[in-house]
Amino acid sequence: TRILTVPTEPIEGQKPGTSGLRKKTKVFMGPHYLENFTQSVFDAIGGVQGKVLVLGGDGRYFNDRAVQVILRMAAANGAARVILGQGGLLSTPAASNLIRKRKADGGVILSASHNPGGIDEDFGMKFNGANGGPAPESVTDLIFARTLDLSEYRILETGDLDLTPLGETSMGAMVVEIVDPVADYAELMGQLFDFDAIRNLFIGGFRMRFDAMHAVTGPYAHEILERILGAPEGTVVNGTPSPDFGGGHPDPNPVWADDLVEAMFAKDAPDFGAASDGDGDRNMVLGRGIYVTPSDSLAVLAANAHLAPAYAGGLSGIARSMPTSRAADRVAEKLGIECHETPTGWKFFGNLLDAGRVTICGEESAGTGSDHVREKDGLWAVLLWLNILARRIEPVEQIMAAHWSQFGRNYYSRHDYEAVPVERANALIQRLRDISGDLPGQQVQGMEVASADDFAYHDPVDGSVSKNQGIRIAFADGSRVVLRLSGTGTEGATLRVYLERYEPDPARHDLPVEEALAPVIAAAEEIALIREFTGRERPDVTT
Ligand code: VG1
Ligand code: CO
Repeated sequence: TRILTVPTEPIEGQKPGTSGLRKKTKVFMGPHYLENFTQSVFDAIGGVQGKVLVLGGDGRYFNDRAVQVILRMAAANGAARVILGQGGLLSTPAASNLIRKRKADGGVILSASHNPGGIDEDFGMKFNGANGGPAPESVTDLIFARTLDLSEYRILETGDLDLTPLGETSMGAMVVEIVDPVADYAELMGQLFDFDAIRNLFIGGFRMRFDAMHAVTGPYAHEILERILGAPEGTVVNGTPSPDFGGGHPDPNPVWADDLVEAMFAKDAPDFGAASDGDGDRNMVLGRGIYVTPSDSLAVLAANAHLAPAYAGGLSGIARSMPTSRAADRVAEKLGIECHETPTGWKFFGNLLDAGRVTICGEESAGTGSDHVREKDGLWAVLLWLNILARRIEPVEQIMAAHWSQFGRNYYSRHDYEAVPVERANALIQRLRDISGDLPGQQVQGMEVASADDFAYHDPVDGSVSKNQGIRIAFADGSRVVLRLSGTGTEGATLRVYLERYEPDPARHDLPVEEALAPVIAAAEEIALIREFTGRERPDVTT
């Protein structure tokens, strides 16, 4: 083996987005592309000499090749040890747990999350720090800056490592420790939740369907739900990870997980349904005949978390991303605890969690998590739901109705316009920035605009400021419209329009969502001229 120093040139566009760098797989497979970005990450964190790193990914196409390259580069850059998930697999929350548990200096996670996989689809890479969480903006800025002046990278000249046998092996002077991707994570879940109560729930005939969407949570769900908790075999469907996720989008929402929705609305529907995404950090939750929006799920989990052992002492606070509905705020208010509104992306929760100011966090995009790791965690949310269901012995539908009658209902929906020409999407947002000062006081669709701004986040822990995080338009009746551009897409721009309306009256908690939101949808169109700017008559995806 020999350490090669390979001359290279900066590659444009290697700017990490909401959650790491995401590109078309073929772009990642291009000459020096992965190598340049990996070296930039290593350089940006002050090198990896003598450091311990965690490595794994969601098993999508190119995961196995990328793992070999990153191992060789870590070795050439002097890393002491890499803790690798067997077969190169680790879910995002499991990686976060391993970084924390093993006191590693950080970790590299290979995933484009909910984006489809395959040679013609997407690939991604993200770096998490020693707290187990996504690198904060200060670090991703350094990574991007380094991609722009990189002139060489280091890589070990050596053959591929067999990623299968558990235990320690070596690559050059570096130790590679191959671990079971599931074991430590399953142990952590057992510490947080009342597994006996959940076991009894299944013994009592409770039926569940968990759709792993051919992605990384398959092995985790098989082990935890079926083997440890005793759910009948067949509870987990699509449980074998495949490099192209069975040709689908591993995105747990009513559009891409329509099989599950259909099963949950069928005559013989199970009691509980759930799904997770490519890298296992998202969750979708359904009861028999009811879909729980992620924003509502966050609120219900926060209101009931004390039923699980890990949270029996109460929560220190709740944080939600800005576009997430304000249902959780009402719970925080009732509990008398802190409530924070952060920009989109899990990296903004890290400081609040590290400082012990919040216990539970969530995003409208099907992400929920707690201070047990520093990532959102799909199976964790499913297990917390199961723990609550085991203690309350009520159908999901009844739990939701009771929650709404106590707190009011925040009707909520997100409309996505995908692959919009970048200039048009930018122009739409820029125009809103320009007119936002004039909106307050205006009457739109019978509602008065109370405030409008481009959200800037002031991190209360480290004082950093993140600007231009999305347009917020709040109405006097509690309704709200948020518009922002996605930071995870790989084609053109994706405009996300988030719509919310608060309804305190229990007699009006059973309206079809589209109907309840109709005035808000019309107001969004009237203010933002979405049709005109995007040239689209309707959204591509509604969740
Ligand atoms: C989307 C979601 C955001 C989430 C991010 C990463 O980002 O909106 O809430 O944190 O994906 O999730 P954007 O910028 O496209 O809106 V994952 O599970 O795809 O890593
Ligand atoms: Co994900």
